[in-house]
Amino acid sequence: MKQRGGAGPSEPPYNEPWWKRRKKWIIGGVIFIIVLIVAIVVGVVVSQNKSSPVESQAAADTPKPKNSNLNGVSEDNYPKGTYYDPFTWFDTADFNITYTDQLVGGLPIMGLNSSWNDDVQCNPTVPALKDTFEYGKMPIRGINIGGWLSIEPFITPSFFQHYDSHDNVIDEWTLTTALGSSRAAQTLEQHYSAFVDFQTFVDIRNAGFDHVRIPFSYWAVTTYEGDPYVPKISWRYLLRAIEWARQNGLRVNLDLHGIPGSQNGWNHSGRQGVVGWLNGTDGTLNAQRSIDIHDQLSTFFAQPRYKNLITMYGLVNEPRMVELNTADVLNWTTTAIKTIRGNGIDAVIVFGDGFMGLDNWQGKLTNEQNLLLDVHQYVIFNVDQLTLSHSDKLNFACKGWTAQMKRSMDTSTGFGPTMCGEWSQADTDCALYLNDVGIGSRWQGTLNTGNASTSVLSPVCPTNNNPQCECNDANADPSDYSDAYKKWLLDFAEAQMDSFEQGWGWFYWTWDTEQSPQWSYKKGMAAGILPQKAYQRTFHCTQSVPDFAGMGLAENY
Ligand SMILES: *[C@@H]1O[C@H](CO)[C@@H](O)[C@H](O)[C@H]1NC(C)=O
Ligand SMILES: *[C@@H]1O[C@H](CO)[C@@H](O)[C@H](O)[C@H]1NC(C)=O
Ligand SMILES: *[C@@H]1O[C@H](CO)[C@@H](O)[C@H](O)[C@H]1NC(C)=O
Ligand SMILES: *[C@@H]1O[C@H](CO)[C@@H](O)[C@H](O)[C@H]1NC(C)=O
Ligand SMILES: *[C@@H]1O[C@H](CO)[C@@H](O)[C@H](O)[C@H]1NC(C)=O
Ligand SMILES: CC(=O)N[C@H]1CO[C@H](CO)[C@@H](O)[C@@H]1O
Repeated sequence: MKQRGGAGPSEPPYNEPWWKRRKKWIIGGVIFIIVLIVAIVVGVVVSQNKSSPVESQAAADTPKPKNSNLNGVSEDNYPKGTYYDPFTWFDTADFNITYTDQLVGGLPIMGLNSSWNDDVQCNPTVPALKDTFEYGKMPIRGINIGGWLSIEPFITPSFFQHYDSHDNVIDEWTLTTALGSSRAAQTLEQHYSAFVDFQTFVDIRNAGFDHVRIPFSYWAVTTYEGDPYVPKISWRYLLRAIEWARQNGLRVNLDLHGIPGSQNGWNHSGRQGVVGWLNGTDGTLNAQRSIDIHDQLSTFFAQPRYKNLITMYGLVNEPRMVELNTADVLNWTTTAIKTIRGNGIDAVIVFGDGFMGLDNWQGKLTNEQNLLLDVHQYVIFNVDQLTLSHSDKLNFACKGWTAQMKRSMDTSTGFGPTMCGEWSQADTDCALYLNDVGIGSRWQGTLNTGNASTSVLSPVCPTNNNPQCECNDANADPSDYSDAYKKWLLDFAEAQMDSFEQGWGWFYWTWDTEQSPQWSYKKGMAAGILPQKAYQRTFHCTQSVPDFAGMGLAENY
């Protein structure tokens, strides 16, 4: 994917005979006026905020929407220019466009069909939706749909690449600010429509998955004064995706990835910077707002139509508990659980480990039923693991993570039910924007955060820069990978699956990326470095680790 949302440079001028120019001027003038009228109408209906002529012009450039189900439908059936008017929707395929203003938990049901079918079984290893998935007895083999409803620079660098570093466009907050409300709405809605479609869910099912974890952020529900985020449009795409999951027999793990104030200050929460949830001037306000969001969401998703489908309900992705007061987070967690259960959700409630270390969860939250501890495991975000050789990384996945998982699953040494909700096969932090927009990698010693205590300015790889640590090979197209590297990547992925299945299972991060194959299951599978069926694998941790050095696998790239 390249240019998005008409933000590209304009065509250069060129010379033509005067009569052609004149004719063009007249036609152009008429077209311009029509375009302007259309643009103004679209601009006004897409956003209730006022739009500048520049933003309106961009509206006229948008590609044709997928809206054939609007053919022959009268616009008079809808309240014009509102969120409910499907003529303002970029894409209406598979949405039920019959108007209803019915709300559940203050959230619209418009777009949903009134009947559903839970007979689908995604593959022979798991029960059909209408039957019970026996968590803890059968492993979850799931995939994240990251970078879709919650934008991440490394998943869709094309949104960020054409800004200069002094524009400081680094996350969804700064991106939507830079675009302005009307163009942000158009740009993001096109992304929601194009990045994930029905075929995505067919492909996920065919790859042997049985669950999808869908990250979305609070602005699917509401925004607050001062927020630049695009309000509510992602909501209907979330609802449609959930139905597509149903049609493919895939159970859903709802993942609230960004909450008011930001729970971790990282780019993927929407806003990079400080943690403003349970911290700072508005910490309590944001805690309450995030409870209110859960109140609405849980009221909505307690509808009978979701009972068999949304079997996992996440509280918040990666709260940065090591920087917050543990008691405050636990109190918030207890309040959130009470609210969600009170509204009738009986799904498994998923909470993050907060980077506290799994063992520290022993004895916590023991008064609550049906909870699942979610840990995210990577070997590339800290220098100790990054410097492990290929064989040692594989050993670490098999020995270290398996041991951690087993301790955590045992209530005498850990919390109890535990899964890995995010992991990947990457062995370097080389992917573009993986650490931040415009910041390099630990691997090459170019991770310059502007703060000496968090920067990594000398290369960190297993060879200690001799030979030189470089990113070109890791960032290459997988067709250029050596056979030994391909074998290692496949074995490493399968080792992690094996390890996490000692707990409740796993969700790979992520289904697809614009250009980083080691973070895209779809691209990795196509390249033969991930299993074609997530439940049919050849490497198991009981086998001995192959001699990758002997196969000639370089440790520096
Ligand atoms: C809703 O029903 C229509 C008509 O039966 C169908 O074409 C469409 O695919 C359904 N949409 C979803 C998301 O199930
Ligand atoms: C579409 O939505 C309307 C309004 O909620 C409902 O009456 C109708 O039955 C739905 N159509 C389908 C095909 O589910
Ligand atoms: C907590 O909030 C204060 C005040 O806004 C801020 O200085 C600090 O960096 C925040 N803590 C974190 C971990 O972001
Ligand atoms: C726990 O959370 C609730 C709701 O957010 C709040 O009213 C209460 O003051 C909190 N209690 C403590 C001890 O922080
Ligand atoms: C640099 O990072 C450290 C560690 O995160 C932090 O404590 C310190 O406040 C930061 N310094 C500045 C100037 O931001
Ligand atoms: C500075 C910052 O928040 N960086 C994070 C951006 O998101 C990626 C993953 O999407 C993380 O790896 C970075 O740490």
